Amino acid sequence: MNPVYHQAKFMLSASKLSEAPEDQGREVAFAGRSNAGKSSAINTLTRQNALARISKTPGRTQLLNFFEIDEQRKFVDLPGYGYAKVPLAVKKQWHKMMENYLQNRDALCGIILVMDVRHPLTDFDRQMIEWCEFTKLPLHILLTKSDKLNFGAAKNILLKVQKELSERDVQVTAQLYSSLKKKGVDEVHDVLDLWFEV
Ligand SMILES: Nc1nc2c(ncn2[C@@H]2O[C@H](COP(=O)(O)OP(=O)(O)OP(=O)(O)O)[C@@H](O)[C@H]2O)c(=O)[nH]1
Ligand SMILES: [Mg+2]
Repeated sequence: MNPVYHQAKFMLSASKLSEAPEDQGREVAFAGRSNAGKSSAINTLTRQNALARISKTPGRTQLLNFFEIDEQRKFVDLPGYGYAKVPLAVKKQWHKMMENYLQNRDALCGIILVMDVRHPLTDFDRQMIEWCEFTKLPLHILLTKSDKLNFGAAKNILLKVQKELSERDVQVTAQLYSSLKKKGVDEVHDVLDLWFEV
């Protein structure tokens, strides 16, 4: 049976992997630059307004936030990267936690990489793509805030991103998304249904 995304509930926030829920079932992680729109995407995908907190101040979420969809399936809202005002020590801590999570989480079955359609493929985005290429982890890219561009411009960026990805040896798909207009939700659910299929 397909997961019922709107039943998602907040579980806990972890400042390190040892505080995470038991490593069982399947888990999809949302990664991306600070302020890209990860938490907003989780909220629209679960049809809840305030499940994942939306920050006006970028870089506020420095924790791994776990959401339970059902007993076997979870979302993880990963802390955003690349916010300049964060002190170096915090950046290092962030790096360590991300590495630990990505390398050691058996339940992790796919990554949703969220990018602002106006600033796609930052250095960190590329690192994440390379990581998925290296570990053969399925990856789906959301070019979000597509409401900020006209359709033609957004579509052009999607095509460019898809072209660059097609040159890589990685199982990756990409789409336009808008949390504001709730556009692209069904398309993401289709991808998640496949990853979560037990
Ligand atoms: N216009 C528009 N604004 C959006 C969209 N998605 C998110 N935003 C806005 O972008 C800002 C950042 O959104 P968040 O969802 O908090 O971003 P985040 O990636 O979770 O950020 P961090 O938790 O800091 O890493 C907020 O002010 C949102 O309202 C969208 O699809 N369209
Ligand atoms: Mg967030």
